[in-house]
Amino acid sequence: MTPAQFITLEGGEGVGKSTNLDFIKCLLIKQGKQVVVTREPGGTPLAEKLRQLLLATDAEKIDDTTELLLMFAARADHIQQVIKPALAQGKWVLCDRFTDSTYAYQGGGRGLNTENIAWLAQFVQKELQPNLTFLLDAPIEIGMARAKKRGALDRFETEKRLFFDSVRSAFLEREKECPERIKRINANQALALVQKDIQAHMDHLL
Ligand code: T5A
Repeated sequence: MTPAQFITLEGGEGVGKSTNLDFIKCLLIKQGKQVVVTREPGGTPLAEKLRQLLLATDAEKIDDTTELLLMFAARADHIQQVIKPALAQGKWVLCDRFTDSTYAYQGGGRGLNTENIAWLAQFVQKELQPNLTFLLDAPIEIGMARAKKRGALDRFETEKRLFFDSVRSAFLEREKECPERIKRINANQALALVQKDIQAHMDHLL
């Protein structure tokens, strides 16, 4: 039997991470797995407070390095309080965004040095890595149109086009660096087809 796995969903704004997280959760529950669904930044009371600060549009300007450190502060708490305990209890963990988002947004989008991100990841995560990551990829205008339909935009979603181009390129770079773990899914197709592709990877894993 496959031991409990840590699965993350990644991608730009509005590509369908939350929608497909629910789909994977249902697949796992049908297989009799215990599942913890969580998100980043967030997942604990402290990390959710940091999320509010990070996503608020009316807050004072956040310096890029401060933003990076807040992401990892939230992640450190999330790993200790939620992710590691759940995996230790044999529960599968499904997480909406994780460290690949930091490489994409703070590394690609903000242009921060990826060596510093790698150092922080090692410091905070130790040996913890997702077993499987779905990278939902779609043209930026498609994801943004979906995100806008959902409601008010957050601090990241108000960034310029160039920022999102860099985020998308950095995600694709991560896929090249970690091809075993990161599975790219074409999110610019009907939801049923997206889920068919995800299911094929999940069947393989299970
Ligand atoms: N961040 C995060 C960092 O900068 N660094 C980090 O280290 C981390 C962890 C978090 C923000 O924080 C940043 C990145 C983010 O900007 P978030 O809310 O987690 O924000 O991320 P968002 O991308 O903003 O989440 P969204 O809820 O907008 O997008 P999802 O979850 O990707 O999309 P979803 O599932 O809500 O779908 C959006 C709409 O599209 C429809 C859905 O029904 C929904 O209406 N949809 C489709 N429609 C047609 N065809 C399909 N295939 C569809 N799939 C979904």
